[in-house]
Amino acid sequence: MKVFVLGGDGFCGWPTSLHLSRLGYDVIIIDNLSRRNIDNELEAGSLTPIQPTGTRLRVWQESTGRKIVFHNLDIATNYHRLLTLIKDERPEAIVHFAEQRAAPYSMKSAYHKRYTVNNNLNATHNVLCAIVESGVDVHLAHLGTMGVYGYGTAGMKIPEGYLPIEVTTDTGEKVHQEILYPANPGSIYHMTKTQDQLFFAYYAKNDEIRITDLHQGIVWGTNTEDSLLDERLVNRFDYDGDYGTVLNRFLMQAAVGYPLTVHGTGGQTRAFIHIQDTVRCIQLALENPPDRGDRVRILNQMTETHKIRDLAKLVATTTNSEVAYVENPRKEDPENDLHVRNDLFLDLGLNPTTLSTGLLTEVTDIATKYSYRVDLNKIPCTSVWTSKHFAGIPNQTSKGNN
Ligand code: NAD
Ligand code: USQ
Repeated sequence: MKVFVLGGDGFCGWPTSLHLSRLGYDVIIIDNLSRRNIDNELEAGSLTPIQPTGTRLRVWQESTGRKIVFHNLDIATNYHRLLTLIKDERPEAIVHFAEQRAAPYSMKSAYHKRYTVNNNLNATHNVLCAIVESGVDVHLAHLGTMGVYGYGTAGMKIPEGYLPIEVTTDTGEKVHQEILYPANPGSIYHMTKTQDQLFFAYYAKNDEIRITDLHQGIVWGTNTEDSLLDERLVNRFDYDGDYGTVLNRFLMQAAVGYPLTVHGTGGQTRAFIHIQDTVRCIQLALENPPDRGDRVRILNQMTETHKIRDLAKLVATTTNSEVAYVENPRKEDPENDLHVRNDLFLDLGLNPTTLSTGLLTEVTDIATKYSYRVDLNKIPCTSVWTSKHFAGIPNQTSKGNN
């Protein structure tokens, strides 16, 4: 099966490309390398020494005999090249990772908010338009986020995308429907994902595009069995205050003896998934596409939920580290419970990697091994959600006139 991986040079996209390539998929990566340029902007880099894309692809071919093709292309602005590629290559599936994915980066300034909205919404809409205009029957699998739901419920488990509701009509009749779960984004980045959902609902209804939207939790870990084949295939590991996600940050902080930075009380509960399970979920999603005319297929791509302070305690105990409770730069609920349904992936055969099995390996094989590359100045989270609620760090100014 021929598959485009949009954003295939990124943290989730690279190991997914390798996984699908090893399974025999004909993989074409499309990426504008904007994530590598953002490293330059932030003067922060991956903890792991990621190689240039060309080196990665050459090493993969030498190691496995499998060829992955790469096109450097901005899908948010270069519609016609994207359309031409779809028409020429006629992929059966497109996996769409190609968005600006960091909540703190999206909140840094007006420039970063506008970049995130322009990039993410145009990227998603261009892909949908190009699929329709090409006339090719592509299955689109998109990486969404658990954050579209907000992180709390009225007490039940968060369903997979759709909420059953009952309304009483004027005549007293009870009508039952399923609606998209009400969106409740916590950052500009998360908001773009809630808007993506509406694009998908519309194009599935109007043009009968086959779409799977994967509402993924926070991904942790670094390598997969494929990226472990050669050190030059290593996946990226973000640890800085904008792109580093919480559990990987804790693992890195433990490795360099930096007290683990819990925001506020650490009562925030979030959903997690290991990167090895991410790539497996994408495979399962591609193997189980919806039919033409179906509504968008939504799956919750997560395997466990944890409170941030519990995670910090777990990492601190495992590594004999300290925990620091720091002022929260975000505007978010200080405490929440989170219960999530993930039956669809479990039914399809997902066998989750749990924190208890993977944590220590990650600390020793990655965080400690590459700790010499850490820039301690890049660890604090300096992006604030509003200038009012957190006086400790000044809000950053706009960049240029863009
Ligand atoms: P990433 O930033 O590492 O990768 C995204 C890739 O997309 C980068 O290589 C970037 O250069 C590329 N890209 C961005 N805009 C593009 C454009 N306009 N044209 C072409 N390429 C473009 O991010 P990631 O962590 O791999 O996340 C991938 C997707 O998964 C994102 O959509 C994100 O929202 C979602 N997701 C990630 C996580 C996580 O914890 N990392 C959790 C849930 C969902
Ligand atoms: N946090 C800390 N200390 C830190 C960093 C973060 O306590 O040093 C807290 C944050 O305040 C937040 C929680 O940890 O309450 C999660 O933060 P995060 O940066 O790990 O995750 P988030 O901003 O939600 O974004 C990440 C990915 C995003 C994805 C999302 C999935 O960057 O692409 O969509 O996870 S989810 O969280 O389920 O919405």
